[in-house]
Amino acid sequence: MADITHPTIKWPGQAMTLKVNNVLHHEKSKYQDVLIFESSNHGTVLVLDNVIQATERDEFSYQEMITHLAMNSHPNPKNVLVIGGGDGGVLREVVKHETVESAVLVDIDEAVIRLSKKYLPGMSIGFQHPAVTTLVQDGFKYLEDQKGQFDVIITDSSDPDGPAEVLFQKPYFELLSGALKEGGVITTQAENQWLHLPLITKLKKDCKEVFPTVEYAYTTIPTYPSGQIGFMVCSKDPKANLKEPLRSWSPEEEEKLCKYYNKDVHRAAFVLPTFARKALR
Ligand code: AAT
Repeated sequence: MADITHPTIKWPGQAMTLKVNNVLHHEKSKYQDVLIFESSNHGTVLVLDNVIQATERDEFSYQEMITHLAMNSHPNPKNVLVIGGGDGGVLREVVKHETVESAVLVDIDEAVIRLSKKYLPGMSIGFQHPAVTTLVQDGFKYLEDQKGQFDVIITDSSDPDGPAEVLFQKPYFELLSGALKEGGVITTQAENQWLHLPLITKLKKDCKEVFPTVEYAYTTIPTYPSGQIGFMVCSKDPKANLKEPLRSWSPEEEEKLCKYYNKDVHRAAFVLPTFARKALR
């Protein structure tokens, strides 16, 4: 058994192990340590700075939820921006919506994009859609030049102690709001309620100072720390009810298009256990 996490401030005293069958690639990119390995029972796995970002077995839970919670909370999402998400999985989900005319992805690290295209075809298929433009740039810097352009912005970022640190701070949410059109919606990767409640509380407070409507939702995912990960979902529309999808697929379409997300899961994702509901009130 290879321990591919290490004890950090993020989840001290606990670690998750996956059995490594074969290391496919390992390099130090300009921004982070990038490891791709074939596991014994989770398919190919992408690891950045010793943290699992995606496994072929369960990535759909995260990518579908971070995408469709926002996309189905917007009445007509045409122009979509993804910050991070260099494996292409969120793009794969975004282009499932027929309303989409353009999808721009901005990841800071070309290595993640290059290696995902080589080793993670089920995710990087998202890059092949004709509506997609891919840019290698810091998401924060990119947003400084965008004003009123996007209907939906999805921040699929790594944890806040590497290049993604700026993506968890209030100035970033101000830039997101500025880059959205009227009635625009965002989702961001917002960590785990068992491990990071103080961070999530601060995130929600910062978002509330920028967006009129803010909710925390979460999904289950076995290979992220403590088996869950959350999202901050925010709208510029003060009357938005993010907990009820504005648009939805038929049950048949849902089964064809998604493995995790459906209308009921959308609603359920916002129902929090008492300890988290209290902290995030
Ligand atoms: N869908 C895969 C899951 C990820 S990938 C996170 C991506 O964010 C990486 O490709 C990384 O290069 C990119 N990134 C980090 N910082 C920036 C930045 N400043 N600008 C643009 N892209 C950035 C996330 C999994 C979450 C795991 C939680 N433990």
